[in-house]
Amino acid sequence: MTGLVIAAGGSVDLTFEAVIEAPSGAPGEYVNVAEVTAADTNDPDSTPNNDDGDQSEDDEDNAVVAPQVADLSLTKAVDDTSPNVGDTVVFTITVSNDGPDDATGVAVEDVVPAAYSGIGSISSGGTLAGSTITWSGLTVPAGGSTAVRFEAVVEAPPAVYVNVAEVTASDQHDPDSTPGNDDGDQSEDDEGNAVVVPQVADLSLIKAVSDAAPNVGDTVLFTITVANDWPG
Ligand SMILES: [Ca+2]
Ligand SMILES: [Ca+2]
Ligand SMILES: [Ca+2]
Ligand SMILES: [Ca+2]
Repeated sequence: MTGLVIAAGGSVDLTFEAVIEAPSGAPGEYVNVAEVTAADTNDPDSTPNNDDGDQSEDDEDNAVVAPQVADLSLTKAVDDTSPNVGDTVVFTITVSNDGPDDATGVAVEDVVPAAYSGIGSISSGGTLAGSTITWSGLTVPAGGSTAVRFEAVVEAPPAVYVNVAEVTASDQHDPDSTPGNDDGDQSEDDEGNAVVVPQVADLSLIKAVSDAAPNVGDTVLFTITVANDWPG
């Protein structure tokens, strides 16, 4: 800004807006300095455009912001990891916040694979669209956690039973993970999965008789053997 006229005893306010970017960790990255760089009139106690970084003169100053930070992490659990096909299982997704600030505007997304049907009993105002459940507007207090859950019915194999959930939004910066960026391996702490392995039993039956050619009046013994070739 140039050409300003400031009356004796008066002042001028200059304003502008800026959007806060994510921190890089560089020292003082949010310190925003301004100084008087020129004046036609002599200033008795300061010199324009000579700030050496400490804003030690009265024609220099700074303002600092400290963006809010909330380190979110997510875990996912299922109440029965070895259900029978057709059973209803309950998935619980817990979002924890290591702070230091409360997390607001937190959203969680769970894409339920075709191995599950009958999605229901969705908690906390979550909504189902297709096979995707979305929770939004959640608050996770610093040092605390917030859990959401839903039910689903286990379908018969073959199927992919891995069920992934991730944090997709937060108002606060997360220092070690990024919402909505899971590339499939749940490598960040704001992503997680739960897996069930349905019980399978491969049954076979053999029936035998002790004497295949008895005489009338003889007593024979029938034996029925049921075998299971699978661990379930
Ligand atoms: Ca001055
Ligand atoms: Ca100065
Ligand atoms: Ca995190
Ligand atoms: Ca992530």
